Amino acid sequence: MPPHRVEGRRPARRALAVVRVLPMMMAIGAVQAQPQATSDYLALMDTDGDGRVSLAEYQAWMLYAFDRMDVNGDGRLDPHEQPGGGRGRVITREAYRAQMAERFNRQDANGDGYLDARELAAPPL
Ligand SMILES: [Ca+2]
Ligand SMILES: [Ca+2]
Repeated sequence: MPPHRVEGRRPARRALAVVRVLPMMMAIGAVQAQPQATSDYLALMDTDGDGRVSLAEYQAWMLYAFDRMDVNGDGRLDPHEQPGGGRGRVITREAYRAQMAERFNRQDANGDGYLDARELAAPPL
């Protein structure tokens, strides 16, 4: 019988831990982020290293999280794949992407199109 699932060694162990935690924190909607955690998110999301998170970086990160949660890889999060059961709703990848764009815009307090460390630390409710 072939192995059911092959997991290679992944370099970003730390990132995976955050991926598990972040959606859960977002799901409860009230984040008292610690400064350390926030700078970690910034460093992880800021792939071009300019010290701020663009919408593209934000969505890439969030969709990465989505794909990690989408255990059966069908492009939708069934309730059992979501932290806390997602109130019984299915979320498609496209709906999630749109949700993340809205969230990004709300979180971008100064409206400059980027999230800086302070904006990342103060997610919208
Ligand atoms: Ca950036
Ligand atoms: Ca901003």
